[in-house]
Amino acid sequence: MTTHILVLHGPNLNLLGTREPAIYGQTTLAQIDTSLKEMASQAGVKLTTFQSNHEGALVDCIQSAAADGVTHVVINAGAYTHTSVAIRDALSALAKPVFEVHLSNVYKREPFRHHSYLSDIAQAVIAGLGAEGYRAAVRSILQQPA
Ligand code: CA2
Repeated sequence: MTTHILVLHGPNLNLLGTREPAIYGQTTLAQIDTSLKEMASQAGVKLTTFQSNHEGALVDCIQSAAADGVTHVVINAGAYTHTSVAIRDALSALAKPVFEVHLSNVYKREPFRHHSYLSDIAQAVIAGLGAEGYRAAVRSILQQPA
C-alpha cells in the first residue's frame, strides 16, 4: 500500500506564530505544513494537510480519508482533543494508525487538558516538543515499512 499521510490541525491552530508564542512557539502553521511536505516529498510519500475550526469539517475529512487512500493520520485536534467523541469515533472507523501531537506539554497545564479522547486509540502520543512533534511523528511513519 502506498503511504499517504494525512496531517490534521484542529481549532485555533491557524493562529500559530501570531499569538501566545510562549506556549505555542513562533512557527506558523504554513511553515509546519511546508516542512512536513518537504520531508514526505524527499521520501517519495504523499502528505496532505487540513486545518479547521469546525468539528464536523474535521469529521468529514477523516471520513473521506479512506477513499483518499490515507494510510496514516497525524492529528493535533487542539481543544477537541479533550471534548470530541465524534472525532474519536471517526478515527476509530477509519482504522488507520493515528499519531496524536500536541505542541505544548498538556500534562504541565490545566487539569482539563490532561484527558484526551484520542490517546487510547493512538499508536503514539507526542506532547511538548513544539512543531518538532509533528516532524517526529512524520519521521516515525516514514521509517515504517508501507
Ligand atoms: O498543545 C497543543 O498542541 C494543544 O493541542 C493546543 C490546543 C489546546 O486546546 C490543547 O489543550 C493543546 C490549543 C490550540 C490553540 O492554538 C493557538 C495558537 C496560537 C495562538 C492561540 C492559540
